Amino acid sequence: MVAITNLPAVEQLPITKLHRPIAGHFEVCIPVVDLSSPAAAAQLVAACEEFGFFKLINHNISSELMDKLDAEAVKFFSLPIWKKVAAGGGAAAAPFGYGSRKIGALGDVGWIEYLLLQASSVDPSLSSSFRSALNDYISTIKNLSCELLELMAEGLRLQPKNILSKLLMDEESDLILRLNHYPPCPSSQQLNISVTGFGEHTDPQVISVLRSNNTSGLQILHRDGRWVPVPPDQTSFFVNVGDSLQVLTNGRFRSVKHRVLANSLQSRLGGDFFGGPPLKERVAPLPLLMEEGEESLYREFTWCEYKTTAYKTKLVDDRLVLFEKR
Ligand code: GA4
Repeated sequence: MVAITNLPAVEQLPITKLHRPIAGHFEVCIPVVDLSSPAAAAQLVAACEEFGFFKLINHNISSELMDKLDAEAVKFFSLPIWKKVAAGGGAAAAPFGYGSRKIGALGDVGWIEYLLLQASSVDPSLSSSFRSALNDYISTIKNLSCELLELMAEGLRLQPKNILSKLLMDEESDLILRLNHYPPCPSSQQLNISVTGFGEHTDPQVISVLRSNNTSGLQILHRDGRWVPVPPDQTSFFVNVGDSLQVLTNGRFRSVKHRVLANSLQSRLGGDFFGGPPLKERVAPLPLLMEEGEESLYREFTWCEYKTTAYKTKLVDDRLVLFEKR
């Protein structure tokens, strides 16, 4: 029997994964892309090559859209656990729907509760104000992602300009929204340890557009092996390259490993959009990007094949290595 208390579901569970904070972070600046700048395309390419990650400013997306979704998300995560579990189709919908602590199918856990939704089928059992906030957010962020992919194509001198964005524009594109709530974890401060909110991983899709409130926790893995904290900024978006974009660019853009650590004092609330192609789409390096004599680093696959394989791995696993040509 599941005990139902007033505590958020994640707080009813023991901490299972602890690690000490890394001493001596040095200053690495997270690249910033200014969408209003004529240099945006060049900034994007440089950031995706160097980090696979950037902060997006001057994006022209209204704060009302974000505030509306935040308010609905707060309402949702404050519901009693049995109501949250029923949302999104219940256990039968796994991995979609409400989840607490468990991530993926292979036993990963985190200090988190979330709602995972397929953009094409936002659960009709959610309140109509929640559904409308979700649908507005999804269509706006989808358009933003396409704008970014077009700028990337421009920066990479690819033709036609929709060569990347069309992957997300298809009726059958595989678009996902994840609302995350990382409750505060006071014991991490008492014990002077860091508790994993969402373990280190790369995203399998083409592009991910993340947003959160002003609570810290997100970190990206720098090339030199250090974890770099990303200072929170609730007015900006944070964008990362996914595995599929690494393949499309034959390794030129980097699918960056990232993770979220729980905050000891504040809740972290966020919404992550993941843009993937239609399931039948084949993913392979774009011939226009290949230099003479350059060989594909990956064997060709369909998004369906990659996604199916990815969903059978653990978070930390390197999924692309399974598709590398050897
Ligand atoms: C990471 C990106 C998205 O959050 C996600 C995650 C998915 C899940 O939570 O079920 C995965 C993870 C993500 C990659 C590897 C597999 C699948 C958990 C996991 C262990 C929704 C996605 O598409 O891939």
